[in-house]
Amino acid sequence: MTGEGAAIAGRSYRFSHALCRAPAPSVIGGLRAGDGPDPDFVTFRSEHAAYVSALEAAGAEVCVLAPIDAFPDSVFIEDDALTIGNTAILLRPGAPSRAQEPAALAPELETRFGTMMALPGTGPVDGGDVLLTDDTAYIGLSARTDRDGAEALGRALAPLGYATRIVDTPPDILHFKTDCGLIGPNTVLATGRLASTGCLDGLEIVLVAPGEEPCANAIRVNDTVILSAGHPRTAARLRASGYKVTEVPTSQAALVDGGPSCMSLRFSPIS
Ligand code: CIR
Repeated sequence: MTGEGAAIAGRSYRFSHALCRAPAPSVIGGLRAGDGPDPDFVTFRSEHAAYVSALEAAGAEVCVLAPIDAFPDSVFIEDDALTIGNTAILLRPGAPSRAQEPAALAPELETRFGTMMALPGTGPVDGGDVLLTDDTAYIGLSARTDRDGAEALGRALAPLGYATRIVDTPPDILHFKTDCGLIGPNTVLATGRLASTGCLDGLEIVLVAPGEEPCANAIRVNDTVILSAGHPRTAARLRASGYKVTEVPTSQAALVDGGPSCMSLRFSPIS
């Protein structure tokens, strides 16, 4: 197979472009599992700018979309869509307060992607529950993603050359990728609690250092692993294994359960 119908080597981490959404002042009221403090908006905005700079330094052309104050969590754009080559799939975020985010994003995707589709069916899927390797979609069932949604997404991804593996996200973890991130074609950075479930079997696993679980939500962009700052033992572990690591401050996103993967849609148009 050729084109978008086949697994394309490197498509899971080679990205020429990224789309981000600037945080809105309302992000201080973003969803969170606990009852921790609100983020500070000004600090959030400067950390977001540092994140965008890291994407650019890694080789992506970044477009930062205007903030949407009506949607406090819209900075976490990854949950709203999947972007693969020239195709965008609008998802159905599982939190009611986020349900309208994909519709607000759709016009931006229409101008950039030759093929746009809405996730078929009715079940919810958050992008944070979808880990793509070059040829397999790992879809984690969670409080935000159900089996109907995961199966519908699997059917939508099959023509793009993806096999689907539906796995259980352990309880009390927001998203599957809260606890793992792709750092190489077949390698994930992961927490011990996720790896021990067996759901990553078949992938190479680099474990985060004990006590540094929040940094598992890392991304690989071209030759760079973008990692949450403040996790020095994991950063050192990755560097010792030969990875180029850029640490980005995400202290404010973390207060509303976000990390590096959720703040961008990454893609490489196919010409
Ligand atoms: C939420 O609960 O939906 C947001 N406060 C955080 C979303 C994080 N998204 C992600 O990890 N993909």
